[in-house]
Amino acid sequence: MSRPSFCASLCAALLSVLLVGAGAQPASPVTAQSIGDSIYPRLGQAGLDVRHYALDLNVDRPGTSELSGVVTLTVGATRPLPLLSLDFLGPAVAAVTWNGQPAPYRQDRAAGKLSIQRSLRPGEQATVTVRFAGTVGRRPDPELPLDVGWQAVAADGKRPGANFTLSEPDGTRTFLPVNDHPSDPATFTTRVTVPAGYVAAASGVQVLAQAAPGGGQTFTFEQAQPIPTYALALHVNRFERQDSPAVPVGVGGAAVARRDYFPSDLPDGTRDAYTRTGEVLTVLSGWFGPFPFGAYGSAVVTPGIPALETATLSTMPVRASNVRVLVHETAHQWFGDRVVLGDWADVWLNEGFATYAELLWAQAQGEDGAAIVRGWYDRAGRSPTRPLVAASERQLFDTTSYIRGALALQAVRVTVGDAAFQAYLRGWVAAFSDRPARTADLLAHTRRQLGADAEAALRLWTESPTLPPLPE
Ligand code: MET
Repeated sequence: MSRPSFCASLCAALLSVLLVGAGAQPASPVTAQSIGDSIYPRLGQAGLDVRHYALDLNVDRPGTSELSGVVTLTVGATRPLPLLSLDFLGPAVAAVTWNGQPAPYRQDRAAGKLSIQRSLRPGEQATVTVRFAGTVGRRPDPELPLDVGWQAVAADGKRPGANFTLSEPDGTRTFLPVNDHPSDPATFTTRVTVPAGYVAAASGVQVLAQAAPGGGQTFTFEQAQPIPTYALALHVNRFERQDSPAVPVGVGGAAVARRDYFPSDLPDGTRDAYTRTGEVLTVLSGWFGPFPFGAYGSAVVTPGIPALETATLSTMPVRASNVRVLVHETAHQWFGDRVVLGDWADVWLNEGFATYAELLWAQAQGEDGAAIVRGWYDRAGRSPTRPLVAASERQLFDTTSYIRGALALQAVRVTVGDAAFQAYLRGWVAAFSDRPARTADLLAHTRRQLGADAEAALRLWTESPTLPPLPE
C-alpha cells in the first residue's frame, strides 16, 4: 500500500468514526421532518413523542465539561416515522440499542442530530438506549452572555468546581439526546453519580441517595409530571441542602415538599429571599390553581447569568436572589413548565404570565398595583414594540415578551374583574396542562370563558403593531 492511499483510507476511516460513530452504519437516504418551529425550524422530529427519559449520568470531574452516561428513552409516534432523529450536540455516542438490540445510528455533531435507523408506527412504543462519554457540546446564544446548556464552573481556590444546566431555549441537546422542543414534554428519572463530598440535585422528588463505588454518591430523582426538555434542572455542587416544611398547595391539597440548595460561601443575605418561598407558593396557587409538581425550591448558582424556571427547582444566580425574581420563576412552574409552548414564537405566554405574577404578589403585599402597571406602561413606551407573537430569535426575551405580555393580561383583568380573571387563569392551566399552547389558543380560551369583549381586549394587545392605551 503506497503512503498516499494508506493515508487516504486511514483518514476516511477516522472520519467515518468521527461522523458516524464506531460500529454504526452510514446514513440512510431517509430523512426526518423537523417539528417546524417558527423560530428554530430545525429542532425536534415531527410525530415523535418521547414519553420518558431515564438518565444515568456520571459527573466524575465537577467543574469540567466531561460527562458520560446512558439515556433510555421511551418513545411513541403520532405518525409513521421512517427513522428516529434526536437533537444532540453532546459527547460521542458509543452505542445505541433499540428494544434491547444494537441499532445502527449516525451522530452528526455539526447538524446536532443523532439518527437511529429504526422505524416506528403510531400505536407502537420502543425503548432506545444511547450510551455516550466525552465532552458536552456547545450552543452559543447570540442573545445571551453565555452558551446555553450544560454549564461548567471551574474551581477557583475559593469555590469547588460545579456544573448545572441552563438550557432555555434549546441547550439540553448539548448534553442529552432529546426531542428538544417544548411541544414534546416528558417525564424524567434522573440518576447522577458524583464524587465524594458532592451533591447532585435535579428536577423532581429525590427518591434515593446511595453510596457509589469509589466513595462517591448516586442521587436519584423522579419527575413524575411531563416537563419540557429545557426545564430539566441538573446541578452538581458541594451544596448544602436545606429542607423546609411542606406547603399544602398541591393537587387536591397535596403537600409540596420544600428544599433549597445553597453553595457554601454565599454573600450575606443571599438566602433571605428563599425563606419566602412557601408564601409565594400560597399566593400564586390562589390565582393559578394547585401547584403542578410534588416539590419546589431553588438551587443557587454563582455565575452572573439569567435565572431560569427549571422544573421543581428554579436555578437562581446569587445576584438575582430576590423575591421578585423568585416570584417570576415560581410562576413559570405553571406557565412554561406545566402549560408548555407549542412554538417558541409564543414565548410571551411564558414570560408575560410570569411577569404578571410579580404584580399579583406585590398586591398581596399591599403594594400599589396601579403604580406598577403605570411603570410597566412607561417602560413599554420607551422600548420598541410589536405584536406579541415573536418573529425572530432576538425578540424572544425582549421587553415586549415580558412587559407588553403582562399588560395584555392586565387588559383582560380590567375588562372582567378579579373573580372572573382568577377563574380564567385557573381555567387556562387546567385546559392546557396536557397540550401545547399557542397564542390563538389563549384567544379562543378568552372568548370561551370570558366572552367577546375580553377576547377583543386581549387581541388588541396581541396584534396591534403599536402600543394600545394603558389598561385601567
Ligand atoms: N425564562 C427566563 C426568565 O425567567 C429567561 C431565561 S433567558 C433564556 O425570565
